[in-house]
Amino acid sequence: MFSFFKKKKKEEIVEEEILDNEEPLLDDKKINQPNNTEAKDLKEVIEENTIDNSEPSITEEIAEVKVIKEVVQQKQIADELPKKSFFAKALEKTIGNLSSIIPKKLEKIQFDIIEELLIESDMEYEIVEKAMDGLPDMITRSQLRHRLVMLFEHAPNVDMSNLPKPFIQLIIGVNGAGKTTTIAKLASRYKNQNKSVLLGAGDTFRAAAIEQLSIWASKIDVPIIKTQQGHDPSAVAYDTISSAIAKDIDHCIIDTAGRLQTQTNLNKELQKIVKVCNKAQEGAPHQKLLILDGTQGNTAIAQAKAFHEMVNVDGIIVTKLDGTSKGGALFSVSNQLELPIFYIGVGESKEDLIPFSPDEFVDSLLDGIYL
Ligand SMILES: Nc1nc2c(ncn2[C@@H]2O[C@H](COP(=O)(O)OP(=O)(O)O)[C@@H](O)[C@H]2O)c(=O)[nH]1
Ligand SMILES: [Mg+2]
Repeated sequence: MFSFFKKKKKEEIVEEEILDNEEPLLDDKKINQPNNTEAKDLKEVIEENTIDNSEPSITEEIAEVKVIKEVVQQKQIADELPKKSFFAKALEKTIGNLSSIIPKKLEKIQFDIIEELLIESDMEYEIVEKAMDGLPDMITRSQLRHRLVMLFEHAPNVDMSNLPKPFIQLIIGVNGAGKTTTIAKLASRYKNQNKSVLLGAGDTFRAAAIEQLSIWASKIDVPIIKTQQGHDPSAVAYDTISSAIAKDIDHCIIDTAGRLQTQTNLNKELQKIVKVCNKAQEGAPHQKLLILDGTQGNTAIAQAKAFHEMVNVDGIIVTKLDGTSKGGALFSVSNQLELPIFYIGVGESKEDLIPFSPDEFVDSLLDGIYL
């Protein structure tokens, strides 16, 4: 973030130094192909484009400053491109749907149309009203952007830069939401950060669930604590945490069942797991993460509220955003539950997990409709 502002500052200074010579020195094609310069060192590109003359004239100096400005711009585009395209890709279906309402991107969009767009993206009507309250008849990008980003006001309550060790995450959610897959994605992410990981196969309700997590554990090469089907999941949680403490592990991720014979049973079982985690290590679980299936859109809210009432969830991960046009539901989910969204799942492989950023999410959506 800081370096971005630094770059901006540099660009502003260069802008001031340039008189009113508006002719670009590098053609547009080059700017649109950041890969041309991406691999090159910034300094090297500047040197290549700098006129070699021991006593440069004023016009040459201006030209040089312009080249620097172009290079800085290209670098900026190249830096922003990969991150943005992740979100744009995740929201492909949602944006595609919005583009069918607004085929041509605009500078200002009518109030009614924005309302329609937000509802179409599966934002709950109550939240649409809240977001748009007091906006003018014709709405600019920045007006709407501000309101939409505000909907994600709920921040995480754990200091991620100073985690307890082991850091224990309990993964909850209905069957099929993507719990086991998300555990694998998180584990793979931590491993790539050179952290040690231990998994706990706490969904003991189905044999297939234990098997599925074991397969992931061997695929990403992390240890797993498991037991037989039908055994007490609290015992698995306790063993996982004890083992992590003994082995000085950084991250513990514990799976849970999404469904038991009754809701009361599930409630009791989750509460017991939470209690036992705290016995194994005081303060654990440090995060109770609710996994929500993004293809369910708004209908996931009621389900999320039920889980929140059971164990007091700390944050949400929304999966399968790659397969839905209901991306706007994220606004309602976060706002209604007053919880942060930590990650979004955008595919079935272990790399398909993106840290959630309200700014980038909103920008990607608005890129689809605004100039
Ligand atoms: N397209 C897509 N599929 C996903 C994503 N996350 C999970 N899945 C799939 O959803 C199905 C259920 O996932 P699973 O992890 O078994 O859910 P669980 O029952 O909650 O543990 C599996 O087929 C996963 O491959 C995602 O982000 N995108
Ligand atoms: Mg599972």
